[in-house]
Amino acid sequence: MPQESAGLVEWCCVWPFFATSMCCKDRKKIVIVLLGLDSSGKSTLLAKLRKEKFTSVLPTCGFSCKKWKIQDFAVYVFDLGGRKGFRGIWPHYFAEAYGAIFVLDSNDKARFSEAKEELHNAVSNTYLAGKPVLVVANKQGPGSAMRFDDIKFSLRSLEAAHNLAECKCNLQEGDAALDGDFQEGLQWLLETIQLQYKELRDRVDKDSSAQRARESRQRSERRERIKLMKIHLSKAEAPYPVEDLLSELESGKEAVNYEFHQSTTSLLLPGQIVV
Ligand SMILES: Nc1nc2c(ncn2[C@@H]2O[C@H](COP(=O)(O)OP(=O)(O)OP(=O)(O)O)[C@@H](O)[C@H]2O)c(=O)[nH]1
Ligand SMILES: [Mg+2]
Repeated sequence: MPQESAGLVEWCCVWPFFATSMCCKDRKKIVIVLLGLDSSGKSTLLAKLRKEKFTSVLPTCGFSCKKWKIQDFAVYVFDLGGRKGFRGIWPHYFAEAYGAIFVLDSNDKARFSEAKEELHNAVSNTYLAGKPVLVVANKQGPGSAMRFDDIKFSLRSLEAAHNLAECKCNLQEGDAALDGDFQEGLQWLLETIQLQYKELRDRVDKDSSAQRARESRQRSERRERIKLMKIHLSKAEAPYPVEDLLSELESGKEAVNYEFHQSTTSLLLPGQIVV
């Protein structure tokens, strides 16, 4: 039976790499990314997996991490926000993942293709390809808009893609808000990971340190670009509040970066500064 480790849970949210590098001395560490469109029921499912009473229905903003122990494993689940604006951060967590759970909303017929596309993108990503994936057809309660068999049928092309990417994939149905029991699916995922644990751990170690190095390099390059841009703008007659935009830029707000880039295009010499 899963047991909680409540103090660590809060702490985990600070920084996943830091959090998951601790407390795994005796148990095998397994990181699972929890993906799916917004409102598909990821956080509800996670509460169910942890046998918690789920009361909050607030959308996940960005990232939330839960850790608990199952058998010989210290399982960390990264619950990633599914809103469109947050999906861009998903791939940042793939290198560290040993497997994934992708949640589909059986009631959301209108966005089923969008969900399939996100699933396809995820399993095709270099850092997730080949890792075990549990797909959950959630909200299969009475009156659900799409039947499990139809979902299964509709995923057949993706299954072929999974096979190509050598992902071990399993599909489970249930209703996280009602009496759905997803322990069987979780057990399958853990056993599948266990079977290739050493290989996955080596890959995770290699990929996550490469990713950390790359991100650190990108941060330095970004700092350098900002420095150059400041020098350039201090010499230019800017028709907008440059200081405000620069502080937004430094805080990493992408929308502003984009507008900033758009609005400064005329000031930039070709190839001089690209944000
Ligand atoms: N009927 C039904 N409702 C569900 C089920 N699972 C979740 N919900 C409801 O769907 C809504 C969204 O659930 P969340 O768990 O917050 O969804 P999420 O995927 O975490 O959403 P984001 O955090 O925005 O990505 C909530 O109102 C839940 O109560 C289910 O299996 N059946
Ligand atoms: Mg959520």
